[in-house]
Parts: sequence; structure tokens; C-alpha cells
Amino acid sequence: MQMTMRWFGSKYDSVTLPQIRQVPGVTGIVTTLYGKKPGELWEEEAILAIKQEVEAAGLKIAGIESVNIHDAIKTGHPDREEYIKNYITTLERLGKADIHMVCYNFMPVFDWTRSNLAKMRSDGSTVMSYDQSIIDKIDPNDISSAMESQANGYLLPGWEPERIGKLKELFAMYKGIDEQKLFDNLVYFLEKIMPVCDAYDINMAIHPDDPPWSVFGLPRIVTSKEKILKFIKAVDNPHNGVTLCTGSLGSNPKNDIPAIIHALKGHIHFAHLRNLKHESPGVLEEAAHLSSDGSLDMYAITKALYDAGFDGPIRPDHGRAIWGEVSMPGYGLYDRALGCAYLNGLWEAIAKAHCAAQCAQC
Ligand code: DNO
Repeated sequence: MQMTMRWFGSKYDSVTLPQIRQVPGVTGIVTTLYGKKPGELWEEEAILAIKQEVEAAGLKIAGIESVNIHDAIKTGHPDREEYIKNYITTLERLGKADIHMVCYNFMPVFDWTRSNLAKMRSDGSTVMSYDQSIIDKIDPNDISSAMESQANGYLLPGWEPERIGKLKELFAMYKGIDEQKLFDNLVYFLEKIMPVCDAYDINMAIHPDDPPWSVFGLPRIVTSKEKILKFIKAVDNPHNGVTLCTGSLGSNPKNDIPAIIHALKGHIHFAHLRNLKHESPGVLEEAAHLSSDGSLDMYAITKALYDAGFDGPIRPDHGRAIWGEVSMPGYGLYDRALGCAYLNGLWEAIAKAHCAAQCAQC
């Protein structure tokens, strides 16, 4: 595995590449051209410029998070052909730049959703949290301003103002799109892009829906082991894979994450590891990465990844805001660096225990 951190680019991130470079064991970052709108073509020069910037800091681009998908592709609108063409060209350019993993999502209208971006915990740290009863009372037209007002002045990933500014149009596009149609549109998209992924060895890593259930009445299809296996089987190609996001899948306590990892063996191309604490059904808050701070067994999850032979990039996911740091919610340096140290420690212990057990056998 390769330990990485997410970095949004020097114009958009409070964390710098030299800071990331000093986190023990972190050798790469996952990044994006953050100013690009979904569907826009990525220029070769822009890809090479960010690659050079990252490499000059002594790090590598381990993958892209994300090349976002235009809503015409998700809804199957006739314009999708144009946007799929752009997507293929972007993938081709990323492949030529020696970038071989792309994270994306297929969530209608909204990317990840939270009801609070700075919930105070008893230790004085703040975390992002979700409460379905609060979301149920929010008019979807108001959710973006509610999120934006808590974003500390940063642009939130997946909440592009140009797109979210046209919510009425967006909701109209999704009228009549149910789970089956969304699924068919995902399969259509994957079938079209697999040839370029084969040609340039690009692993596509779909991000689970966050939270993994329908929000604002919109369909969601990347929510459970069964649903993920359905589209993995529908487009039978090793490049068709997932981002194993423990926080997203783990928001539903019925999702057994180690079992999901084993079921998806060979198709996990990227891992987002974070913990969360369940309060009651539909009510949860993010936690420190340490198992005992939340409801997920981070040791069992990491061991399942190790046992499944996972060798892709891992990143600590959303951290708490601690020690007075002000950053994009979830993406400060301090708690994510603690997360890296903890996850690296788990991995080392698991790897050494495995070697010791093997030696004992011979
Ligand atoms: C939020 C992230 C998501 C994720 C996208 C992938 O913090 O986990 O925005 O990057 O869903 O396309």
C-alpha cells in the first residue's frame, strides 16, 4: 500500500506539500484540478504542471480524486456522448502523464452531505456530523448555503457553486431517474471508458454514496456490498473498481466493512480510512481514526485490506479540527497526520504479525 494524503492544490488548500512531505510514511498525494467543472476537458499542460509541482516537493501523484462526472452522464441525457468523449480524452491524458487511478462518484446532484460541519465534541475538537432528522427538515435548495456557511471560506469538494447554483434545473434533470436507470447509466459510462482504461492501465475507483442511502428523495446505488457487486459484475474488467471509503459505507451499521473488502478483492483501487461514531439510526459523527474513539474496528478493516492483498493508495479521511487549526472542514493537517501515523502503525503490526506467522510455519 502507499500512504497518501488528499491535497486540493496550492490555490485551494490550507495544507502545503512541504508539510505533507514531513508526515512519516506519506509518499504521495491524491489531487485534482480543483477549478475544473464536471464534464470539462483537462488540458495536458495543466496536468503536467500539477504533476511537476508535486514531484518538485518530493511526492508523487498516487491518483486523482476526482474527475467528476457530468450530470448528463448520470441522467443519460443525449448530451452525455459529448461529456463521455471529454472524459475519455482526460483519462488518456492522465494515463500519458503516468497517472493510473481515478476516483469518481455517481451520486445524483449532491456529493457527500452533512448536517453540521463543526460539531463540538467533549474534548473541544470539532467534527462533521449527520443527523437525518435535521436533513429531513432542510429544503434541498437551502442545503448548499447551510454547508457553505460552515466551510471556513473554503470551496467544499463536490459542491461546485456553478452547478449547485442551478439546483432547480438539476432536480428537473433527475426527474424519472430511479435506481435502475441510474445503474444502467453507470454501466453505459463504464463500458464506454473501459477501453481507454485498458489502454493506459487506469483503475477507476467509484466512491460510495455518502451517506449510503437516498437523500432528498434522489436515488443512490453505491451503498452496500450487494449493490456494489452488481455493477462490478455488470462490467467485468479489473479496471472497474471502487474506493473503499469506510466512513461512507460505515455510516450504515449494517455494512460489514471487512466482509465488503473480501467480497471486492482485486477491485479495491483506493482506500479512504476513517472512523465514525453511531449515535442512533441515521445519527452519526466523525471521530478520530483510532478504533476506540468510534464505532468502526479500524484494525479489522486494515487487516482485511492487508489479507485481500490490497496494494493501492490509502489516505486518512476526514480529520477532526484540533489544536486551533482552521481549514476546509475535514481536511486540516493535524488530525489527518495523526491518522496517517496510526494507520501506518496498524499496517506495520499486521504485516509483521503475518510474516512472523509464516516463519513459524516453515
Ligand atoms: C468528501 C469526499 C468526496 C469524494 C467524492 C469522490 O470529502 O469523500 O467529495 O471525494 O465523492 O468523487
